[in-house]
Amino acid sequence: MALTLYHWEPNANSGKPMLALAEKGVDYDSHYLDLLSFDQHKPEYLAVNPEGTIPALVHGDRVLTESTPIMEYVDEAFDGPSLRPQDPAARWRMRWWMRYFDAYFAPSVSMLGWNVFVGPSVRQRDQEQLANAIDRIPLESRRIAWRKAIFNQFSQEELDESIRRTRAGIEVLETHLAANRWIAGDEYSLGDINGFNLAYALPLSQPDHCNDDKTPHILAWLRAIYRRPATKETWAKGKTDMASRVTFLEG
Ligand SMILES: N[C@@H](CCC(=O)N[C@@H](CS)C(=O)NCC(=O)O)C(=O)O
Repeated sequence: MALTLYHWEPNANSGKPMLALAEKGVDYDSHYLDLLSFDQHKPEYLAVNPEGTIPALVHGDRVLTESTPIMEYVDEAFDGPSLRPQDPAARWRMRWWMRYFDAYFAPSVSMLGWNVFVGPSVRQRDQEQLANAIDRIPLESRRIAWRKAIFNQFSQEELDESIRRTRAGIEVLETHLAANRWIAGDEYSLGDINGFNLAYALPLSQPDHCNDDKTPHILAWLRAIYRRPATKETWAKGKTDMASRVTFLEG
């Protein structure tokens, strides 16, 4: 059955299925969408995912959205090494962390990223074209995020809260990794894939809070994941400086 992944950079949500597929050794057609050119809102892609969000995996006639459930589908549907522990408690712990990453940690890290990277990357373009591009976004929540990022409208209060949550998340993760080699415990799993996508750049974006002195276990964990061939192969598919920053984890 044909398998196509629509994705942006190996980063945040797109990197999750990309890395899960690479770990399983599954070949797929890679369809890169340039988020900064609003490819995800063009009619060709809306015909695949009417919500206009990335990633989406098309397997035969099935269209799968939502990056974390896509990873679980990939693990279940294809041969290759299992990326979910068999032990019920370890599987619960993996899912606990994926819920924490997706619901609490990632939205805060993402808001900071949209404020410092996405907004400034497009803000200088023609204002009327940008306003039209925003009007074409199907989901109201994404329209709001784009408007705030482009027109510099994130309030200081919401940015401060995202910084607070990001730093709190770093502490919680460091405590967990001081007692556990991997997110689920003893085995590498989808929880690590999820966490790496979220956290690989934290030592660069939060250098005073995530570094070898303060969070040695996070740094060792990130380096161990980056040493994996699947991670190197996946991040090499990036086209922007955002993905190539990952090489600071070399060694
Ligand atoms: N909960 C979804 C979120 C998908 C999502 O919002 N992805 C971002 C890219 S990381 C996106 O598509 N943004 C497009 C836009 O805002 O226009 C998932 O995990 O797949």
